[in-house]
Amino acid sequence: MKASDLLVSALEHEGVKYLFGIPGEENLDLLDSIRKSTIRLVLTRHEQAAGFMAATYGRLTGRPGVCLATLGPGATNLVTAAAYAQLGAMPMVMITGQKPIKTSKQGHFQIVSVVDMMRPLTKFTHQIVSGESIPSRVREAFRLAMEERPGATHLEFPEDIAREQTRSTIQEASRVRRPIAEQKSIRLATELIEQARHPLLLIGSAANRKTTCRMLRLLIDRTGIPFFSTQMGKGVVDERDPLYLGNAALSAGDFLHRAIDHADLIINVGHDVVEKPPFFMIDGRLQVIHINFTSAAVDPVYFPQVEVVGDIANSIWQLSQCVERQLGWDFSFFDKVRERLDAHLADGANDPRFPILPQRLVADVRQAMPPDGIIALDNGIYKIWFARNYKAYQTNTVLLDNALASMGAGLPSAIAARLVFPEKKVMAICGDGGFMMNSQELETAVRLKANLVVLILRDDAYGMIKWKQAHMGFDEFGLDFGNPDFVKYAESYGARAHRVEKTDQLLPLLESCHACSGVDVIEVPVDYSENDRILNQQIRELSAAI
Ligand SMILES: Cc1ncc(C[n+]2csc(CCOP(=O)(O)OP(=O)(O)O)c2C)c(N)n1
Ligand SMILES: [Mg+2]
Repeated sequence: MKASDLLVSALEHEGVKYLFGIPGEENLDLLDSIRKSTIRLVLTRHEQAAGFMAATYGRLTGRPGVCLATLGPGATNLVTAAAYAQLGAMPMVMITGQKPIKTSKQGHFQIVSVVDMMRPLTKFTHQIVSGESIPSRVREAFRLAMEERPGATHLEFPEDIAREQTRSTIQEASRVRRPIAEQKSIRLATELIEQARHPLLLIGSAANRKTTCRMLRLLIDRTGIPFFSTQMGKGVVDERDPLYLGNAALSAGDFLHRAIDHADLIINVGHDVVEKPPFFMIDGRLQVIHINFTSAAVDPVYFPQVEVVGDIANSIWQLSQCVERQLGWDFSFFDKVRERLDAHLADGANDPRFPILPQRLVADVRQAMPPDGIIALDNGIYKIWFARNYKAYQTNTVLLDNALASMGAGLPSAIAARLVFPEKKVMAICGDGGFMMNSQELETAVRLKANLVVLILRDDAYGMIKWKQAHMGFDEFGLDFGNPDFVKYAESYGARAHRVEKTDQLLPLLESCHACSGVDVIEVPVDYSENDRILNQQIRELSAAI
């Protein structure tokens, strides 16, 4: 068998349905093998976007998304996506080409050491040096990408190896179950929870990776313990729940942090230090139980006293069977926090001003999205508004990156979400800065006939950094830019395009776009002038007064 055919059949054996990327001449044998396979090639307009798509495919399915690039420049274009998958714990396998390794007449043309370049960004990076080793290397790349904590892996597949003949055969995956938490750690956690006066439950990103929703629902229903989420933990438990205390989009000074200050125990399900801290541990007063697949990385602001390590869903199930609701638990202060937070979140949701205020924007998007609809956010100041104000009803319906927090991922992630869930409404929400970092993928979306709404928030600036600049007391400088005419730009790709000129137009427009098929791009001017006053001052003052 030809080695490239074997590699593709190993991918098929791993259940790969899509391969995202841009081939170079070094991948042509592989490309021909893909042509003859069941795998669908999703050709993109930039390797970074292919990587974001593959990572998001992995994030949503738990099976590695696979992306493809050529050597040198193709591979270097994958590095941001590698970091995105690795930090965000999204299973992804990257395959890059290389010049022949046995004999080559091209000197060092286009050659950089891709395997070495990928080392700090992956769990495994390896050059395939013979057809014989393909099955085991592919299996290893998939095993490591998928295994908790998931991440990126990389295989380099040189041109001459791809062309070799081999007698090697597919390597089967072993049947393996994730280890579960040991009883003594469950007992210790149970004791701490029962002895606490004001326990609080934190739901983080690892709880969104595997199906822990049912078990968490059970634990919350049985115990009545209030909960909050990190940005990447949104939606695991329905945020309309009366016990929901908000999202830790800010690290301090929010309403929620009053609850955290009041709590004497945090039961942390699935948060790890890769996300921006949901709160800071400063002294040993606050007890924290770390519940995760792996033990806690030691960090100056996070040092849990007790750990329950093992499959999260199982740990939560065990706790739900052990922890008894206690008469001594007092959640009255948390109720007060929730009341004030809800009042603040409702403030501005109907504001008619134009350009639109972020509070109104979030409220309109929420109203236009069905409960299982998916929003994929790029990275900008609106991410904080969406994390705080947009209530997620279901697991993995808010795709945002609070790990690498890279701009440019919004549109590619939405395209990948659309491929994984063709029946769901999907929306990309991007700043004018982040959108332009991968706007060329509009062509990919149109070519794939994806049903997609892309919302571009126009403030003609890198708004998030402006907000920080104001907060840090610097003079305004260096963050404004011009924009293309987004309507003409989107239309030139064959998308339908719309410009919101009155705030009242947004909601009906979103609804009509979601009812149509194809790609709709909406430009909406946003008014960010109150970001500093509300996010940096008002929230702090109002929450301090509770
Ligand atoms: C690739 C990348 N470059 C730079 C940054 C730093 N950064 C974070 S948000 C931001 C501005 C985002 O601007 P825009 O997309 O227009 O969103 P806005 O905040 O204006 O709504 C920048 C430059 C980043 N996170 N990622
Ligand atoms: Mg902007």
